[in-house]
Amino acid sequence: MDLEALREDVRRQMPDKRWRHTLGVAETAVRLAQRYGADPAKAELAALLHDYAKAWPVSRQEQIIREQGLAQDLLDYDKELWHAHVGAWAAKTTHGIEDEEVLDAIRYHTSGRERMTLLDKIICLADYIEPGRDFPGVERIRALAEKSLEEALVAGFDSTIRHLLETGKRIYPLTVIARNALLAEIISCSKTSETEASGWQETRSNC
Ligand code: DGI
Ligand code: FE
Ligand code: FE
Repeated sequence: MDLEALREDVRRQMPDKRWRHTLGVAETAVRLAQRYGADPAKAELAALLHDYAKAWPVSRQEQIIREQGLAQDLLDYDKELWHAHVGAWAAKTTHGIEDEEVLDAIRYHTSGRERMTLLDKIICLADYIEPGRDFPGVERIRALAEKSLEEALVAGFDSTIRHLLETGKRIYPLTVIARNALLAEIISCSKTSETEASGWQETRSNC
C-alpha cells in the first residue's frame, strides 16, 4: 500500500487543523507503540485513518450507518461518535484495509469498548494526548501515559464523561463499559504485582 497516497487522500477529507491533529495522533501513536510493544506501522496506519470521516456531513455519516448496517444504536447518541464507525468502514472500502486490528482501533477510538486491545488503547490515548490537544487535565493524562496506558485512558474517559454530564448529554454505554473494564484491568494488575512481590509466579499478559 502506498502510504504517501493514503496520507494525501486523508488530508483531502478534512480542514488543515484536523489534518495537523491527525499527524499529531500518528506521531504520538508510534511513540506509544514503541514504548508499550505494539506494531508501530499498524499504529501509524490506524492513527492516520482514525478521523477520516470526521469532517464529512453528518447526513452522509448517518446514511452510511443506516445503509451499511453499522452499529444502529449509535444513532441514539451524540453525532460525535459516528465518525469512528464510518471511518472504519471507509478504511476498508476505500483503502482496502482488511486488518481487523487496525479497523477495530479506528472503529472504537472514540467510545472505547470492553477488552480493548493494545492497539485500541494506543489510538484512543494518542487521540487524547497528541501535542495539539489543550483541555483541562491533559497534562495529567500525558504524565499517566508514561506510566500506564490503562490509568491514562481511565483519566481520559473520566474527563469525557464529566463533560457529557455537565452538558446534559447521554453517555454511550460502551464508554462506561470500557472505563469499568480498564479499572478492572488496573486492579487485577496491582493484585498480580502484590502476588509477585510475595513470591508467586503468576503472570497476566496485560500487566
Ligand atoms: O474526533 P476527535 O475530536 O479527535 O476526538 P474523539 O473521536 O475522541 O471524540 C469526539 C467527541 O465525542 C468527544 O469530544 C466527546 C464526544 N462524545 C459524545 N458522546 C460520547 C463521546 N465520547 C465518548 N467517549 N463517549 C460518548 O458517549
Ligand atoms: Fe475522532
Ligand atoms: Fe481524533
